[in-house]
Amino acid sequence: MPLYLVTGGCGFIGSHLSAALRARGDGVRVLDDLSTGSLANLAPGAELVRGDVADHAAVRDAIAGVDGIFHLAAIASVERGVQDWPGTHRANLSGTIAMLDAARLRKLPFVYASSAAVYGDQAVLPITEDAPKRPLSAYGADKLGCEQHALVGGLVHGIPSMGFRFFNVFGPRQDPRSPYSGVISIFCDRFSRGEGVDIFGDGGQTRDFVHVSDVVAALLAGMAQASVEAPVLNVCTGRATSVRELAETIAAACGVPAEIRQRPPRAGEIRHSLGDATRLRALLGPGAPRGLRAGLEEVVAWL
Ligand code: NAD
Ligand code: UD2
Repeated sequence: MPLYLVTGGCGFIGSHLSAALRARGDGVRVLDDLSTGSLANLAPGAELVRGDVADHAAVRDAIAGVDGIFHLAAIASVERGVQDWPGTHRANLSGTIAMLDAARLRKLPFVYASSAAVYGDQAVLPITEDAPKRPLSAYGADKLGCEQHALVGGLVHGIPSMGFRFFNVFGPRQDPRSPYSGVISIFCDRFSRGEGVDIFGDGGQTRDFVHVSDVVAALLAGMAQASVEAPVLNVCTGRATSVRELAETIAAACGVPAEIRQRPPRAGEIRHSLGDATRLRALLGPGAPRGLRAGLEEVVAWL
């Protein structure tokens, strides 16, 4: 059976990916520093190497005997990139280069998480993969750097790779207690406890919310399609929801009035983020990606 390294496997998306790999009988080794992830998320049967993806020695040990790398470890917050620019850069870009450098030795297929943050604000929606890249945050700039280094990795070192620009991912196991967590898990948590929510700005900003099961399906398909051309695909639904509409929908699902406090807008914030899912649909086939409402009930039930 193949053995895969999943960096960030104790986090939200990495834990779902690890569980899917184990479910089909693959071996999983997780490299994670547990900075935002937790041991409780480690998939049954997966091995944990506790370490930092920017530490070349830890990375070299972690890749021994693996057949491919899923690189998901990052400080996955736009807001934290504003507060700790060099620290997030080390994890998000230097960490990716350390992983690519390790993959280079055996030309290991390398599937990694980029982000819709590479696009910034766009005049034309939905956003196709070929749209100009205009990151508005350190986080987005580092993710774009990851894509460029993956391309160089293919050109110069023959590393086959595939990158995915995740839009706003949601689903069970996204920690609602962290202030940097995704808006859906925060709103579901607060409303299900009968508390109100904070909306940053006027709530008219929109996001394309994609369920974690579609993200996992894309990552798994990507491992078979990694190539030295270093393709990069959107992972999105092509449907936009405003943050205010989201709050009202979740409050209704929880059977509580939508108590909303308006707060100042966040720095580095994108106004409208909506992806074109044409290439994702071609990769995943009919049925994908799934809608927001069924997924919301699942998050509320998980809490
Ligand atoms: P998460 O915070 O739940 O998981 C990240 C994991 O990486 C955690 O387990 C954390 O402990 C680990 N980690 C962080 N820094 C590390 C380091 N230096 N060395 C080793 N491990 C480290 O976040 P997530 O939502 O699961 O995000 C996974 C990936 O997807 C990230 O690359 C993120 O940037 C990207 N992404 C996420 C979203 C989203 O909506 N959640 C959107 C776009 C891109
Ligand atoms: C998400 C990803 C990020 C990056 C980006 C790509 C998360 C946690 N982050 O950032 O990794 O890839 O997408 O564009 O998924 N909001 C509120 N109240 C709250 C929390 C959030 O109003 O309590 C708003 C927030 O201001 C933003 C929207 O909800 O307009 C989504 O916020 P988020 O933190 O879930 O995700 P985002 O889009 O900043």
